[in-house]
Amino acid sequence: MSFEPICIATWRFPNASQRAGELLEQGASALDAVEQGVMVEEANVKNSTVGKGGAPDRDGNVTLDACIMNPQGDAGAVVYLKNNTHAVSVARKVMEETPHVMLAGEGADQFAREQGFEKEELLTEDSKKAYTEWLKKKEYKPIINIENHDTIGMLCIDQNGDIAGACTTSGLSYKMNGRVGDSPIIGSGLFLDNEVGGAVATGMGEAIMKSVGSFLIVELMRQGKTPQQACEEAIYRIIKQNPNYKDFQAAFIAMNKKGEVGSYCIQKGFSYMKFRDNNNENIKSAYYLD
Ligand code: SD4
Repeated sequence: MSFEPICIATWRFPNASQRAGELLEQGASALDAVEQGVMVEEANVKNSTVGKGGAPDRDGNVTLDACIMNPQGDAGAVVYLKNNTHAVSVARKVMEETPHVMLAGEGADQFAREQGFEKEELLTEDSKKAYTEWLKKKEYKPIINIENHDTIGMLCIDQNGDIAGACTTSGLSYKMNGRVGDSPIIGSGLFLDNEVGGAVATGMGEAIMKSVGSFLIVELMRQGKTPQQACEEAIYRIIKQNPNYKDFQAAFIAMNKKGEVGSYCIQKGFSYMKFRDNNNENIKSAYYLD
């Protein structure tokens, strides 16, 4: 019997989970569904933390980080990609067309051109205006939750019961030039194993990278924890490692191969999308800090 497909994604991105969910219902592979799903937010210029319209670094460069994994455990990633909206698609090409997992900066750019992605300007009038405003004070403070607009991480299980995942972001607004976060790092922003399930992260990349949280969650699920218990354990690790944990957000969502879902974060305000059986819902996550 075929599996009832399911899509989950970080934050309130109903159009992205709807797109991926509908593709899954039509029989698309989990890999195609996650790519097409997150592309919806990459193209959304109102989203200031993903793709085109993403906030620049403090020197005015918009640089994107993204990764993707297929059910075979293959992975592709790009970091510091400057001139293409669909970083996830360039990451997929890295996975499928090169012997490597990750390409950075100029090399990623050159590869994108070779693969036929046309050069694009990612800084929009709105993001330029916000940046010019930011330059007046140049205050670098992580914003705990950017309501409804944030990094998108997505996991899909298709009708064959196979899982794929993707994660794409412009990173922290007004980060240092050259900074790369957790989102494109396999094991941190995303990890999956087709025998077990998967996890994706959002929030303060530096804390997520130090915990290798998505890998940790998949391994905990392998040992028998539910997705919920595994997400909680990963957040506890982050809290233990970071005395300043009250000053930032970190969140994980996870799904096992049965389609059971979990989510946990530090601060109130994080939610995620779940599409199953033509029902596209936004679910508030449990959190640590009251
Ligand atoms: C990063 N994790 O670059 C990303 C940012 C993010 O919610 O997820 N914001 O650190």
